[in-house]
Amino acid sequence: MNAPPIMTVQQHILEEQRRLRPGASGEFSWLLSGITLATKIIADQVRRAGLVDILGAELGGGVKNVQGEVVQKLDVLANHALIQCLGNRGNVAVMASEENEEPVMVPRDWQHGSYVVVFDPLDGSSNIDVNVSVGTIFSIFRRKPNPPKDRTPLDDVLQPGVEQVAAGYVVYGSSTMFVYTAKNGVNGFTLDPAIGAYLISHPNITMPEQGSTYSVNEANADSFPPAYRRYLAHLRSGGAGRQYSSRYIGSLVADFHRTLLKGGIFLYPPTRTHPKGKLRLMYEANPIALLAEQAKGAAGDGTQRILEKKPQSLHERTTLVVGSKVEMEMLHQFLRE
Ligand code: FDP
Repeated sequence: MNAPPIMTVQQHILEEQRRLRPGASGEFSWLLSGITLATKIIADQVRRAGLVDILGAELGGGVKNVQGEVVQKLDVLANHALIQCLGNRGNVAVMASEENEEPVMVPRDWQHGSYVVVFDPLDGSSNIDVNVSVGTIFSIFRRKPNPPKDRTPLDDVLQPGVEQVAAGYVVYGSSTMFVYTAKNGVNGFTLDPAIGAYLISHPNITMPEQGSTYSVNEANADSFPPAYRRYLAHLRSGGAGRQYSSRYIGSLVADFHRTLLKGGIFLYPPTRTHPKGKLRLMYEANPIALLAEQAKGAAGDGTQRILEKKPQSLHERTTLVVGSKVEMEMLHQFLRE
């Protein structure tokens, strides 16, 4: 009987709550189970993407698949799954998604719901057509106390990343993995398709202090600010004490997942087409930054911690640099010079 105990994500969340917050209502674990349920639905659809005609560019309204069902684009479907599964938890008052221009208010729970969930239902979706990993990213906030009478859903959503109570992602890769933090370290769970449960596979994830990989879209390098170009040249020249490889999938969750487990650095610097950076602060950079910091790495926008940025709008973009301690400190030296 030496086999490690089987621990599902639900069990893990409940045990953590019992340990850290005795007397907790269980509301938070109920909320997270809405996310795990939605991501199992999404994982199932992602696996079938080549079989039903739901992949690729919008096929236009009314197109039917072989079963005669109206075809839905995969990211629309993923968005619906999350909105459905979170909207009936009873404790989520507001959701905000990459897919919706405005935050989505849950009318039934608007008065008393205590949580706000922000997500990108299917990140890196341009990779779906070519069978490359995609992901779901989420960020959870408590609603601000003592709200003004005229509070809007957007007021609830626009909170800095330090206020997140939890964040995580699911990577739909060679296996489906759920990685989350409730600000007490980072844990990873792999979906066992036979029993439909996420089982702990990566407890207490810690980012190596230094890696040997950098991850950036080098096709944009000519328009990176000079300090970023000098930094990358330094890594290539062996100046950081080891030989670096470059790895870029172009799917943030997958690129970050590798960086989290193996160390190194991921960068999306300012470019000519995206002078403020391309990635979205609220549902890409914030959750990734919380995970990185909880795993003893760091995340910034070149000038400050991502988690301290005060969001001005739901879909605001930011520069993102995230990774191991050594690479991040070295980058900041170049940026200061
Ligand atoms: P995508 O456009 O495929 O949805 O922000 C979205 C994102 O992918 C990230 O997942 C990814 O890291 C980045 O954009 C890739 O951008 P580039 O193609 O400009 O490198």
